[in-house]
Amino acid sequence: MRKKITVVGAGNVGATLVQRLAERDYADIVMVDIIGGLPQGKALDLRETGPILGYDSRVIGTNAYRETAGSEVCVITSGLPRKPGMSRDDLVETNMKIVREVTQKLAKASPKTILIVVSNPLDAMCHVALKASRFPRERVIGMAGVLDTARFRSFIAEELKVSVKDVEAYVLGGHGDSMVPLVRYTSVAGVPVEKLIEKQRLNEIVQRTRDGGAEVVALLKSGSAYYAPSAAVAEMVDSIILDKKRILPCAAHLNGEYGYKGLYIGVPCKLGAKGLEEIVEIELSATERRALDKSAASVKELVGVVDRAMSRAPAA
Ligand code: NAI
Ligand code: 2OP
Repeated sequence: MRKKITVVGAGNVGATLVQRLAERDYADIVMVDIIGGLPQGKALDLRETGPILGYDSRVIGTNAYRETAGSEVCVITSGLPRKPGMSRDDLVETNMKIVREVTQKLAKASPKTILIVVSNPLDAMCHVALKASRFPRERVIGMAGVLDTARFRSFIAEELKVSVKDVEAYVLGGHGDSMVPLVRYTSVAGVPVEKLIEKQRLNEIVQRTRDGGAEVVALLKSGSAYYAPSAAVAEMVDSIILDKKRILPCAAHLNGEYGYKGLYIGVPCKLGAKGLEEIVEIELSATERRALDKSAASVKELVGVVDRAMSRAPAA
């Protein structure tokens, strides 16, 4: 029997992700949205693409959760995206209610599934999904670090006119303005990036990475990035479905690792068939540690906002 993956949200990120997964041809995909006809129409279009691209993935669109039962992986992209001038945090109350409800329905239909959260504000929405699902942390992971790291890598590759494939990097911390691109762990074909790009220019690239989401939002004027975000989720899904054990920067619920407890923070994670299989702890300098502390503090503040919002509006 083919594996099943569910993607909730048939909008920009969700539908592009479903397309990427269908083209991988390793699972059937269920796409859920609240808008009648939207997931059904996109799913039909993607099924009709199969003969041209040569994939057999069965793509189903639905507004209910019955068809999602037995999913190995469920990706939550439902929610409102950012509009120009809007911070990720502005989305908190609306997306909290959406993510909580969707998580409960997914967990009921697929009690053994692995959840990947995409909706913003990412770290806080992971916290909501963990609470709403009552799953162990191994099965509730957030996507942000792969995207933020890809942005950092692409800017470095552009600067040095080299292939993106030869740029190794890590962006840790929360998916917010204080995320932490780790310059000291960034290299090009093994050469530390600090030897290749002068400090001032590197600082500008770090800042551009932190503003990466907002830069796309400002250009699009409505909606936010979705090509790189959907590719980032697909890379995580590959590692889980194919049990590849990739080490990717993901939002994980820390339990003492890196000195934090009970918070979702972006850290290097080994992803395999069991979900989050290991958190890799890398050594941080005092400056990197301060930057991570600052990022963790802003995640903590947002989690407080979410917890208050959850207690004001208890689950149905
Ligand atoms: P979009 O507006 O194109 O799609 C969202 C979809 O969710 C819509 O089709 C909407 O009808 C659906 N939806 C809303 N409530 C729902 C519910 N209760 N059940 C099922 N579906 C529901 O937005 P887009 O661009 O796809 O972004 C989705 C989310 O992902 C946003 O919160 C955005 O900020 C976030 N995002 C996060 C990234 C990250 O790095 N973690 C990167 C890019 C986007
Ligand atoms: C991004 O970074 C909006 O979080 C989304 O593109």
